[in-house]
Amino acid sequence: MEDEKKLIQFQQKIDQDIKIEPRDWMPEKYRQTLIRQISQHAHSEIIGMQPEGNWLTRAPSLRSKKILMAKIQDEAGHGLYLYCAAETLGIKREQFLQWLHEGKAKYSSVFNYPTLTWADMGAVGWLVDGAAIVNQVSLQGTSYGPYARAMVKICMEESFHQRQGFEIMVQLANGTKEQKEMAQDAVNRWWWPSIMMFGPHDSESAHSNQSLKWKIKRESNDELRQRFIDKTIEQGHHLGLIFPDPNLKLNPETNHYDYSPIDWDEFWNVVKGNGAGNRQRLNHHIKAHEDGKWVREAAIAYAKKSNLKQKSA
Ligand code: BYC
Repeated sequence: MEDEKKLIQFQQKIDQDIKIEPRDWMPEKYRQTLIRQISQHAHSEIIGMQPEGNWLTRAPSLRSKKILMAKIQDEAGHGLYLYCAAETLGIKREQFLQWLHEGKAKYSSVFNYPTLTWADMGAVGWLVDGAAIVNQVSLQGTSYGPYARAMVKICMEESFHQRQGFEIMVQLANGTKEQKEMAQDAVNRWWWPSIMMFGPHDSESAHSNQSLKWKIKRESNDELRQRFIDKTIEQGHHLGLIFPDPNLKLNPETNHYDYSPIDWDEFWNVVKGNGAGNRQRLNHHIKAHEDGKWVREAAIAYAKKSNLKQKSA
């Protein structure tokens, strides 16, 4: 009875757009959904550093190298904000990482595709960050306070990332024949994985109904996907590049672009661990985590020592 009353009050708060804070009462399923989504989001930021890191040593100029480096550092920061937000739900960061390493936690499927050429740094920034921004701008209005606040900060930085990618695409699309071909090839490979980032269609999305009711998600997977497609097509026309979908057409009745059916077999195959890069991404993360053990231990020992000093002072 008591919980039922609390549940009604909780939903009233959500309906009035009052943020839920860590010490507030919340249904266990709300907490679990947030733990899953925020930690997956954090893992995506951190694993997403790998396909870009692949090009740090081969960036074509000092300027592009510095910008790429700054972008990758930003992703690390985004991961940290998100792990902190997730930790407010009562789970320690070590646990999140253990779930990732055991394959129990997911990260965005898109980061399991390889970055084969410099043009991929453009396509990832333009398309992958572009898709992420559409999703994250919406999440600024999520009902859980710490997640919403992390999103505001992340979105500000993310819009630079999208522009970094678009700038590379502009340069290549206006460059030599080979550079233009390289840009086109990157769009051919990254278009569909970016579309898939928004997750399954609404009718197949296991969590959407409840997450929308609790305003963890503010818009559905298909609504966000459509917004991304509509805005990106216009940008592609500006670049003079072609999207790998012959059915992309503006529908005069809906005023949105229609698109071909998505290859969900490919999506689930990658999500289940069989994409080109899944094993490499995870093994690399596990190794980096183990290699960094001494740094964490030293930092904790230092913090303990300075705490002791402060207490005795
Ligand atoms: N990849 O019921 P659904 C970045 C899973 S990184 C893998 O619709 P939900 C960047 C889903 O987890 C930003 N799995 O789920 C960094 C669920 O399985 P579980 C990344 C996916 O949670 C570096 C099942 O499918 N952004 O910007 O309601 C360089 C059913 O789905 C995916 C975020 O993480 C996927 N794409 O909605 C460059 C956004 N999609 O967990 C850029 C935050 C679905 O039951 N997350 N699944 O086993 C979200 O907004 C939501 O979690 C999703 C999915 C829209 C992704």
